[in-house]
Amino acid sequence: MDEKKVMLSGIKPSGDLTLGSYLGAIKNWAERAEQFDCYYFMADLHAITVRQKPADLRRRTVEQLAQYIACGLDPEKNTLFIQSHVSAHAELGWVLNCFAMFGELSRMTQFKDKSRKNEDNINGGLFTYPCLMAADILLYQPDYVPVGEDQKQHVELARNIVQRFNGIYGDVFKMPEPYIPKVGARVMDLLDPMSKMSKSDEAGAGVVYLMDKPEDIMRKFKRAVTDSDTENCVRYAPEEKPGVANLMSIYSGCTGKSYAEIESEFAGRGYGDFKKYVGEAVVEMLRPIREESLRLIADKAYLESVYRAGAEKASRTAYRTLRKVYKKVGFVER
Ligand code: AQP
Repeated sequence: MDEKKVMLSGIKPSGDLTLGSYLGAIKNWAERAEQFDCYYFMADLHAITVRQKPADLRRRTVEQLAQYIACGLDPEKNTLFIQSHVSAHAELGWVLNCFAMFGELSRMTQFKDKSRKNEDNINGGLFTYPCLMAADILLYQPDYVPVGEDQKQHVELARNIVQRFNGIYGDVFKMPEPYIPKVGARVMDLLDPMSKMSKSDEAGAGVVYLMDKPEDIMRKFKRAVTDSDTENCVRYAPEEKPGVANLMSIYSGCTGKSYAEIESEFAGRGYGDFKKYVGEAVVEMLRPIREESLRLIADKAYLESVYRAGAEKASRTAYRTLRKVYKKVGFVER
């Protein structure tokens, strides 16, 4: 039998997981376990590029694991681990820092965005974050890296690093291919449909969290901005009507309906009615996830056994790559 192809992804525990984290990423991950050998991690090393409260970071990291499992990532079929538990990430990250150019890193749009948002803490980690991300990827020699549109540039950088490194030392790293899932919609903030729904958004009024109570979700959708047109008609026109388009995309993500089906379902009905239906669809989709997450969060011993086993398995693969890299660059073996 052919070996399964390897896939890997992670999310920063920089905030509680959102509807965007789910529809844009995790929902698609769960369907891959049969086809791929998957590694998913809680990217705590990345999270500290922005200042975190230690207790919150610790809580969120473990809760995120519970949520991964509740979203359908079976720990028997996927390797689930905490990034800082596999120190090869930080170690390879350092080596790759020395193979990424200042100019390349300066062009990363996410660095520019994050610097704008964190003007008082534009630290070195924020700048070299893509090298750590390249290390995350390359340690596992994955065939594909599922990424959102906004991470594509980082995978491109990882590819440049591979080309540079392999050019000097031979075939050490496998060239990673970005895998952009077609259905992984970009979910926008309910109050500001021009901005991505982000888990670290402090106000959070336009953000739906996986652990939100049903009444909170309904309230957020009730207040969601639609559009200032007088048409009051559910029609997919992202340029003209970004608010409605976002709600349609969310509804489609929950129900599997196409935009044409949604338009005909709501023909002749106003935005108010539509928002209520979208809210209900989200509540029903998230209900089992929330309930299972709460159950798992209460079972600390189980979660600990999962992340320990995950780190052990991930370490075996990661250190194999790291040893090879250390040898190639000329470090003395211990
Ligand atoms: N709103 C979203 N719509 C679609 N996909 C999303 N993702 C995040 N938000 C949305 C996808 O989740 C994966 C991991 O995200 P991440 O935490 O590593 O980074 P991020 O994209 O920077 O997430 P946030 O929520 O915006 O976090 P903060 O505010 O801390 O930076 C990625 O595949 C991403 O596309």
